Amino acid sequence: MRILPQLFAAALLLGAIPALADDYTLGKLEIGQPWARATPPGASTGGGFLTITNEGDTPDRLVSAASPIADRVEIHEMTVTDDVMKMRPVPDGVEIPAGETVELKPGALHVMFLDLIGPIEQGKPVPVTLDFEKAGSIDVEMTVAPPGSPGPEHAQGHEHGSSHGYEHEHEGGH
Ligand SMILES: [Cu+2]
Repeated sequence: MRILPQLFAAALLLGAIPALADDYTLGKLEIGQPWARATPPGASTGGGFLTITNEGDTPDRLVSAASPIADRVEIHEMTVTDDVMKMRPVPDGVEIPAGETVELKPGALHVMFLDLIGPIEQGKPVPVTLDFEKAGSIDVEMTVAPPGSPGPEHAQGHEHGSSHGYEHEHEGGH
């Protein structure tokens, strides 16, 4: 956690909670703000999101991900065809072109947790191992935001508890 406690307290007072997710570096890759959505009770799947910036001059590729919280982890792409949302695994992974940033975010590319072993809960970061074709693998922790959150700004850190309320969303997947 790189945010000073004082700064965090100030942000709480102002009602503006900054994104608390950490950033990571792996070779020429910058992994930005990994976060996951808390799952509603009984859910068997969940979604994780992050940005990957390639500061090198050769492309790399996110080929797979793994986590102890799920039996299977896949990298999915969500598309809308004739108003129907579909998602499917990207078999060759996600290319990270040289000098570019690729965003895994709700409604688009995402890390998909399948056959969850336990719920994804606020205040409990999700450990995920990301495997890249060239850069190798890195362990990151995804901070957890409430169900249905559009972005990581609602994610909560490790030890700050969960105090603000949220509405449960009933959704089929994520
Ligand atoms: Cu998915």
